[in-house]
Amino acid sequence: MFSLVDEGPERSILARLILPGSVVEDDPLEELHGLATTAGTEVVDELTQKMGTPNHATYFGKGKVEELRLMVERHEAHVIFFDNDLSPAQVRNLEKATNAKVIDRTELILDIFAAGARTHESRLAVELAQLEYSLPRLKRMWTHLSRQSMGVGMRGPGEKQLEVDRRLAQKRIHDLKTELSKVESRREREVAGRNEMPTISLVGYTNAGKSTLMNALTEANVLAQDKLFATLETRTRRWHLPNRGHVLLSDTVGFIRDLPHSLVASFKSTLEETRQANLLMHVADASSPNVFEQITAVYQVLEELGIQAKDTLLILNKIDSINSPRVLNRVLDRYPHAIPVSAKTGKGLAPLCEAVGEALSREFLDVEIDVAHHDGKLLAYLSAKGKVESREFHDSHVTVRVRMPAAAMGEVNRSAIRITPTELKLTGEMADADETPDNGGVASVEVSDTPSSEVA
Ligand SMILES: Nc1nc2c(ncn2[C@@H]2O[C@H](COP(=O)(O)OP(=O)(O)OP(=O)(O)O)[C@@H](O)[C@H]2O)c(=O)[nH]1
Ligand SMILES: [Mg+2]
Repeated sequence: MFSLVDEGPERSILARLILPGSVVEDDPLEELHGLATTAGTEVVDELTQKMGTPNHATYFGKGKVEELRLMVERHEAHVIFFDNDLSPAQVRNLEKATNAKVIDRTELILDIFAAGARTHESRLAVELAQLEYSLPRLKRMWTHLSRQSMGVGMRGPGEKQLEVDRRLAQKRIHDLKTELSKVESRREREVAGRNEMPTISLVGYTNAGKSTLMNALTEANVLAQDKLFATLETRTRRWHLPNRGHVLLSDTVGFIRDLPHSLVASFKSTLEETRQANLLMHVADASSPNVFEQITAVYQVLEELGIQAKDTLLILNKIDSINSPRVLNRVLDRYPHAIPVSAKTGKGLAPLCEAVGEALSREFLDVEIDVAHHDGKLLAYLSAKGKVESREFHDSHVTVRVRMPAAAMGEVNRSAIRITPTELKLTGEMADADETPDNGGVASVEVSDTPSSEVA
């Protein structure tokens, strides 16, 4: 047992069992190290073990468990972080054997999310994920000594969990789900209502540089930090794309390998912008030795979210910190269409803008559509789905000049009299239509309490 008056950060030990077939990075504990320090602990030692199957009772083998115990004793460590997911019994047995708190990967990630969640929406999402994690364990979530002594560690379902019985926890889960699904449908409508401009969403592994890129492109001034999960909310900004006019750019929460499923599910509304985006910009840290694994992990999470089928540009960021051209070429060999940039120095941003413009022109069609006078339904559809530039009334029909998302053309093809492609250059009225002060035509998103998603 450790005392609450302990000074300084909690001391942690990193542990990982390397199972056959798992991808082993050059430094297999680097990411866990990042998570442990992001959670505010000081890493004092580490241990890995290669094994065919985990020990049923203690996960690590007997010898390694004893090594862990000695490490804990030597460093007076408080907590052992496992890069794996452990069963409740394994956690209990390890805690008993090592005299330290044992936290698995999921619980650590949940703790970081809980500490960083600022908005009503993200707090709901984290609380739900934490409860779903702790329900089968019916135990208190891990909170820092420092946070406990400062009285700010009582976030999440922590203390409450000790007192409530399973039934109460289930009731709370139910209530949270109901509340979140309300937030989700509200968010879905809000985002869908913002169809005046093409929308682009930044996605990528945590710490890849999404927020830095957002700042470089839009002067958004969102928080970018060298820590994992610096961003937990979605921020949307207008971005003036040269030769194309304004688009909306969203920055959102980053992904990580083996992101807890319950967390992905409960962040559904935060990821609504991504779900509805016309284009994804997948930002990868090309300077990371694990860039391939990280790119794959992002595609996996997108698949879990059911949004993998979108037009996606792969952006290779941080090229300023790559010393040898060989390193970048290795990535470009595998992803020849990827765009190398440095969000930090601004290198490569012009070709990036060009590529985004091109990708959007695949997504949107500039057309002149002849609609029968009596076809009010199609006229309304064009206004709802597209950006109408002009309407000309003729004896038998109306000619509408409009920019339409390619995906919405099926309906138009069915009932229009005639469709002609046009060269709607967005240099004139349409491009400038958004130049009005404040939000222009953009629906500003205000959610009760604090906005999780905002448009500025
Ligand atoms: N050298 C270099 N560092 C960069 C570049 N872009 C971002 N970084 C650094 O990488 C770290 C993470 O940047 P963020 O923009 O916060 O990354 P993110 O993808 O938004 O991360 P999360 O919000 O935590 O998921 C920060 O320390 C940035 O300064 C770049 O082009 N070059
Ligand atoms: Mg960020």
